[in-house]
Amino acid sequence: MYRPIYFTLLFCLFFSLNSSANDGYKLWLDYQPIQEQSLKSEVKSLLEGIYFFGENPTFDAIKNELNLVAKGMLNSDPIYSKDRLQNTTFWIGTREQLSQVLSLTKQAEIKALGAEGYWRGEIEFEGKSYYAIIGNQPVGILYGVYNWINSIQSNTFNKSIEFADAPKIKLRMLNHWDNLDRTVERGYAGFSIWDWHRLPGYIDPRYIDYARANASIGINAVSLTNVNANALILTTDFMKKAKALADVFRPYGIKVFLTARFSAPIQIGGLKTADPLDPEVIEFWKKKTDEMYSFIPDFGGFLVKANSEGQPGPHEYGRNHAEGANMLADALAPHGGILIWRAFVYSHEDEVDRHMQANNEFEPLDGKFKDNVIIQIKNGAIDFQPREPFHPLFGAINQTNVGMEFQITQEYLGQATNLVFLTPMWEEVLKSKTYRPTPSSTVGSVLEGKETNQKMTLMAGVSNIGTDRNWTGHLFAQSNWFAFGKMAWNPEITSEEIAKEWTELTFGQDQEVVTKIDEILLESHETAVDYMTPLGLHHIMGRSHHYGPGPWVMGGRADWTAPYYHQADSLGIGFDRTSDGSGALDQYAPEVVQNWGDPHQIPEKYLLWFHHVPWDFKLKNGDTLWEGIAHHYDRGVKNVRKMQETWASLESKIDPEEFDHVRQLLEIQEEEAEWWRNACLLYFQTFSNRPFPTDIEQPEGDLEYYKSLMFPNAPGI
Ligand code: GCW
Repeated sequence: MYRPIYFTLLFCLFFSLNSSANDGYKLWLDYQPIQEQSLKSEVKSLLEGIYFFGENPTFDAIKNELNLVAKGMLNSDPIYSKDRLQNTTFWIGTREQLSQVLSLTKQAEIKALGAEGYWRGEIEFEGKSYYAIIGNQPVGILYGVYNWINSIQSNTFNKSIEFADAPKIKLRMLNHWDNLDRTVERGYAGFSIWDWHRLPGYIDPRYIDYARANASIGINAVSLTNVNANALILTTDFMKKAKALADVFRPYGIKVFLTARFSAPIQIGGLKTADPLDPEVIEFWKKKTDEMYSFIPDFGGFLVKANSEGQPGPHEYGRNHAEGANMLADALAPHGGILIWRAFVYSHEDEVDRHMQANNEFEPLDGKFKDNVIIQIKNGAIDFQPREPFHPLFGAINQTNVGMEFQITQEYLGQATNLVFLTPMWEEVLKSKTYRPTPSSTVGSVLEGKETNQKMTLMAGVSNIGTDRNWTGHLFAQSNWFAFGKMAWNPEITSEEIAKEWTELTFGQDQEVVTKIDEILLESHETAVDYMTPLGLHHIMGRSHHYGPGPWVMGGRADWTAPYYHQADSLGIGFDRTSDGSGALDQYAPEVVQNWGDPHQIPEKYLLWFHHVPWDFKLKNGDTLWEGIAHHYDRGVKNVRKMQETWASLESKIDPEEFDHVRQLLEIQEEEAEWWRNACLLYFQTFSNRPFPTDIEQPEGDLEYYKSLMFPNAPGI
């Protein structure tokens, strides 16, 4: 497209001088003046009569937020009263602090909401009514305050309507894959926000904004470091740095976790072994853990990747995952710490379908893990592909704590150039029926601990945050951070609800804007799947950096090549994982095997994941498989153009800097979608030997050219 350069330059200059332009830094916490008069006076009357029942660091954090709200929404300052009956309208405190003014029923109701729950509404006391936000703990109140603020931002606040909420998952956690040198594995938004070199002395104000953003969506735990771990993080110097961050996060209810390299006893402990049953190794971890708690008394625990992709682990010593995990769990237990052990394990020495390896390793160990261990399982059995059927471990192990690992950063979903709202994908996984341990079980109900009474529940998301001014590279990638928090709080929420909420908080109330942006958001994942990996195709991206298409990628270990997964040949395409093939399907419950075992019955979105199907296989709409593949790729490209048009139609209603940022990225996305379509269709045509359907835009370019493209400096490696 023709874009005169001087125009772009002028445009940039204009916006860098125009302070009202929005660079996205404030995320969904951008408090704008309230337009509606009655709402404005209501909020004003509350903010001018605040009384806090007591003092603590979390209440200070709440005051800080209320100050920002008053400034942004009313251009004023709040008034805090020292006497609860003197000109107050708004009461903030814990259930215990307010016990004298609450009825016994109300107290019981609030108590039932648990440590992080909250209630907000009106209470009557001595003939006067007060608006109150009450929790069992200060952190619950903090969540209640954010919820109240959101209701103002979305113009739904009504004093007389009571509202109560509590999270359904205990640990709602971000996993940063941040290295100590500030590079971020699979990070596409700049460098790590953890400035290890200047810590602990220098506290970047960004850490506080990070904590605010997380608390506002209910995230209560962060693992600071890459799972491909560096043992140095466990040295005293780094513990002091981690402590400085933990101190910043504590008032916001956020606990710090660190990744533990299994071989640390050798690397930093001077031992000859890291055998989990060796007494010296056990002692090393006990001492390390005690030291950690001396700096961070509420340290969350360790997150471990072991015996996967070259990471050290218990297998080196002939020990299994339970022996490795339990040893670390024992060191943490006296302090109330948690050991999170990842189920993402597979080995190139194992010939078995990679899809099956985690179940093969973990099912026999079910019930052998200590109570303070959680097995963190990726949503699917391969690796965060654009679409994956749910991981067969969910429901298969029932005597062990299990948690979810989603990937917020878009390693396989267009990185930071493609607009992809991931929530529909997560929702699809959470709603999937596992049929185990009970016939009505879903991945979500298993995670919530409903089925097994699991107390320690977890949802983790691999962070997409970096030093970019807007935090996530693509403005719309903020929606995925936001959505992750909302989904971890309540796995039963819908994509529509989250999309609407994020859009209103980010772009305001205009109904046309909200409707159109929601449409973009809600269709974006299916669109990306269409132009990347339709009908159950997977793992056909560029080697190593995972940027762009690479269905031809060969060489090296088989399970890192594309043909291992697509299995295209002159007869057809797809990975036969039925009992005639690798047998991976049999790791699911019999009901799933029955639904998915027949290529004519399985939802087509998973067809090629489980079946090798002839090119002229008939799809439900009458297309042959070959035509269907072509139509999906073509539709993906066309839908990106539709997104562009929808976005363009909002130009007059969106902040110019944000508008142009997204417009440019959508142009890149269109080019990348075309690249995926052309490269994949031309490549697969070499097997199908069939013409393209005439009603699609014919793939252009030369397959050899696409194969020759190299991206040695692609981000995130
Ligand atoms: O998806 C793969 C990534 C690796 C990552 C690994 C994992 C942290 O390509 O970069 O390593 O998964 O989840 O451990």
